Amino acid sequence: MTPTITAFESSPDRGRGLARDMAVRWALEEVGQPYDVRLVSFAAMKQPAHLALQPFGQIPTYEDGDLALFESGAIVLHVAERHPGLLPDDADARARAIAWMFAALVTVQQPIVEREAFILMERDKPWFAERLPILDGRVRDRLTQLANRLGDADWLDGAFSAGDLLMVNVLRRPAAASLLGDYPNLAAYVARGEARPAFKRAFEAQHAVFAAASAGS
Ligand code: GTB
Repeated sequence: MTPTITAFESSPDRGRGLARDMAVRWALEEVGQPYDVRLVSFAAMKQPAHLALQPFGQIPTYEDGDLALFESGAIVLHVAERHPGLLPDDADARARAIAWMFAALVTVQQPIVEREAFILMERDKPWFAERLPILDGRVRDRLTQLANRLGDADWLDGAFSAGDLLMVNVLRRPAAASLLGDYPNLAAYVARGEARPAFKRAFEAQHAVFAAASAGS
């Protein structure tokens, strides 16, 4: 059965592959699993039909037969567990790869999202200039720690895994990407991820949605 995911009908990222369907598309491309995409509007995401799939009214979702899933990390883990290619066979290495998935989505992503939300919501506030360096510092702390761990390795723990997929995806977010010039090994790590044929296919697929919507408007 071909799984169906949801993605923005009109992504605010203008086709830059920053919305969270990108990780799911990339994972499906890595394992060679074809998929369908149902595009949803912001209004439709808040309707009962979508809320039954995603209680928070967000994308992405994943449906395959009787299984409906939400949360991009859980979907990537599901894909990685059911297909070879994204998790090591060795049980300990597999556990470590899953730890890196959590590290990406929680430990590294959290200060990045906080900085992005601050810039979006509080740019006009009198405390903006004073607080921004504090939030920058928190992102930099995580990037420094991650850069130290990665060192000159290609990937975080041996072969490319779902942990790398999610970590690269998180580092592509503007609040991290804008700082990567100071972290050459992380910049190279992201570039290695983006050079993977599966990443390119996923990126093109989401960009095609933006291009088609732009052409029609
Ligand atoms: N934890 C959930 C997951 O990982 O699946 C988070 C899902 C989520 O944040 N979805 C966002 C959404 O549906 C889209 S990706 N938002 C609509 C809503 O909440 O009403 C977040 C996102 C949006 C836009 C950009 N951008 O423009 O650059 C980047 C990322």
